[in-house]
Amino acid sequence: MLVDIITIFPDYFGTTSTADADFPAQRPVPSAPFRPHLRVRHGSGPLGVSLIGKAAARGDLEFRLHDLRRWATDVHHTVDDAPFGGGPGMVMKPDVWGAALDDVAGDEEPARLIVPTPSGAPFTQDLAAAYAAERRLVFACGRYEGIDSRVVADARSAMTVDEVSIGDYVLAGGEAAVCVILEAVCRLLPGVLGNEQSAADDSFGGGSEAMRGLLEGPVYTRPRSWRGHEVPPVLLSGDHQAIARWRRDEALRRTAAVRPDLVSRMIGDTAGGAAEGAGGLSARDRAVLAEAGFPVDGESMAH
Ligand code: JAH
Repeated sequence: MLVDIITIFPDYFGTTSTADADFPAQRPVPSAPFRPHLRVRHGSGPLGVSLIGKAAARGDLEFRLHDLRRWATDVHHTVDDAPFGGGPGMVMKPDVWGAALDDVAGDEEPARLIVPTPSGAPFTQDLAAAYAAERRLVFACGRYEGIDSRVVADARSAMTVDEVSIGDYVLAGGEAAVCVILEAVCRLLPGVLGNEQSAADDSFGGGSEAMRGLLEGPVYTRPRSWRGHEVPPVLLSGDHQAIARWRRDEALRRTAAVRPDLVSRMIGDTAGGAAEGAGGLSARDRAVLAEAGFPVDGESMAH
């Protein structure tokens, strides 16, 4: 997968440099403006370490960073201007962004453009899986009050554009959101995670049918007894069916406690429908949820 990131802070993503390969001895047009992209040094920053860094070192993943100011045309490399209609803060200039996107995304390889913004659609595990299936992603990092809205409108005529939000809070810019999105996406790439099963089973992973749409319950490792806290005996029983049932009970209880919206969605999905299966709720599930305060039998669905 090829990932391009356009930002006024390339260093946010780690220590960067231009690769030797980007300095050919004989440039085709020596007088043309020379605008090599930047690479993250292996082992540096959120894109250079851990599984993502290893995948990038192997060449399964390629990150290219682009300093937006390269496309600014004035001596001060200005990228922002005052908002039409007044109000606080500054807005990023459409001409600078338009030129950057033309150059970075305008080549032969089709790309999906992702623009993190607090006014975007929610970034979800399903979207992470969709991005992991793409050959090329381009991220546009805004700063200040955001990017002139015509930039996204214009880009939509050339490519798929997603304005996405990673949560209901305002950051100082899109860079941190890009790191979050890339971590969720890259661990789904074939060969990146090492243990393929843990990507499938975790909260929202959707891999194991039994846990779809639920938060993961508690997990334990050795020692069996630690500071007077014991590991739940069922996990030591060797009874795999009992363990699976206990894990589902715990997942239901935890989800009911901290994410009632997810439980309501599950109940809604099965209202008046099948008794169980296909992400539905069994009688036992409903009993566990009832104990957790969800009246999931009959018509009363308070949540
Ligand atoms: C803030 C550009 N959903 C989290 C999120 C994503 C992006 C931004 N804020 C929050 C942001 C300022 C400028 C983007």
